[in-house]
Amino acid sequence: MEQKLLTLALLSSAIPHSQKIIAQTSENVKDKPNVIIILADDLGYGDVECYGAKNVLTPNINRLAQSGIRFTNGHAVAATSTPSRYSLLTGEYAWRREGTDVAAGNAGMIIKPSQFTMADMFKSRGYATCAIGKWHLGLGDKDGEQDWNAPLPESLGDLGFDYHYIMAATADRVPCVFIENGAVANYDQSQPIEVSYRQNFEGEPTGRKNPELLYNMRSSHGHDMSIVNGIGRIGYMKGGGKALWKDENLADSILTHAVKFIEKHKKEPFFMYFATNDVHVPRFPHERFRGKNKMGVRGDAIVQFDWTVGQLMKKLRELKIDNNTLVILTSDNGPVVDDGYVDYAEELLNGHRPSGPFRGNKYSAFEGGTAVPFIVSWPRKIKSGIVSKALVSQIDLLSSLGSLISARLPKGSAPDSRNYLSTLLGNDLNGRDYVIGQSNTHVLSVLTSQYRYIEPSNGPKMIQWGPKIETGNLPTPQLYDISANPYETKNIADENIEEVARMQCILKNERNKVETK
Ligand code: NG6
Ligand code: CA
Repeated sequence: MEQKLLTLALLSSAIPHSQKIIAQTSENVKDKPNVIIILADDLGYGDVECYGAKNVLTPNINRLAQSGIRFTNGHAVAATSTPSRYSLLTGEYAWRREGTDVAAGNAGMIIKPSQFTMADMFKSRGYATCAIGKWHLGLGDKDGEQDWNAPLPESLGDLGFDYHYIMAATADRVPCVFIENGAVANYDQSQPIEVSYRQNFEGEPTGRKNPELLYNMRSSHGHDMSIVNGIGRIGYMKGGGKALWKDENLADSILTHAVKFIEKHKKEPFFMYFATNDVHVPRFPHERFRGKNKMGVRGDAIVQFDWTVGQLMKKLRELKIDNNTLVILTSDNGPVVDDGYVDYAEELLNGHRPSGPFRGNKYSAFEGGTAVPFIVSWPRKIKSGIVSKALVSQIDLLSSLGSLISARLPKGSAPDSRNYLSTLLGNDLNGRDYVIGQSNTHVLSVLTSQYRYIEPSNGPKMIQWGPKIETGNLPTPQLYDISANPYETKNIADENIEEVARMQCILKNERNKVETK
């Protein structure tokens, strides 16, 4: 016995992150639904047919919405990827934590292994868990010090995911390889991988110096460092060989790995965080989706995303687990048209409005920064064809899904996440009283079912580096009646001093929570 204890002690001191031990329940969770979160990238409120898009057909997403609930006031937590994803997976507003802004491809893990995540929660209830697709929350224990040629010392296995097949950051950031269970997938021994966000590697071409090598896509701003697959990227990388991805195959690779996981776990409850690259830049969909949409590759990428959703649903039906699978489809932030590549997305909009009726896009403090498609389907429990105006936010997914699976959350975890399960299941048409939104420069907004309050800030009116996007910044308070004026043209702050004061009070209280933590 003593020997065993000693061995255990030695073992645990050898495992760097043994402090978070997730007790797995032995209780039968067979009846619990599978849960899949489909998180699109930069897909706008107005980019989907069932939310009003006219220039693109999205039959699979429409069908998913028709089978359950379509929320018309659903929000991402932030107007960019990393903080938005951080909040979804931890239930904590990203602005409470430093280092949660758009991450480089060689950022160390932003969610610490000791933090409780949504994956930990599912795992604690006996679910098989996985993350597939875009990660963008850092890997390894230190910024910029990863050895991509060896297993990473910290990865998603330390955050509760049993399996992962992910892109470290975004498709426009190096390293352009998939990471499978903490190591480069399809690793090529003959082409060791080096990554730097500081300087180029000797003799390696860059988009800036060798634009003639950008045979697949030219850059419109930035994206002029290393060239992979004829496309300029952010950051420098060398090597990779056969492990390098081909952008045209990203959607297929992600889907294939998701399908494999579903097949393997069809007989037990599983949780899948499925985050697509579509419709983020560089938009380089597979040939079979090309040239069919009048909006060019941005439209084709939406179609590719819709196809991916259709394939996942088809697999669930084939395995006869569709009825008991709860699917949430949403996006990490609002849309952007030209985000740094010459893909003619702007020129080919043909009247399409990616953010639907709302003002502002990705990055903005305006509604368009965080208003996203938000669909929940669970045929066994949710009635079909519901449209809900309730204010819902991704911040609440952790607590709400936790309630669904009767998980107990450790004290202090998911501090901003509330249980809105009955709203998400369509049993209650009321949502949150208010939720906080975050622009790319941390300008915070308070959103209620009627109003959006944007706190004063001195930043520029327009994004400074290329995309033609209004930031929503103004040195004085802004209050918009979203229900009457969704496009936020009439600032009614001066006439509604009491409402502004109430909003400021909410924001102050939320901020104070940080100090008392
Ligand atoms: C910006 C990139 C943009 C996109 C964004 C993050 C340039 C010029 N622009 O810095 O292309 O990658 O970061 O997008 O480099 S997000 O959806 O992952 O937050
Ligand atoms: Ca995004």
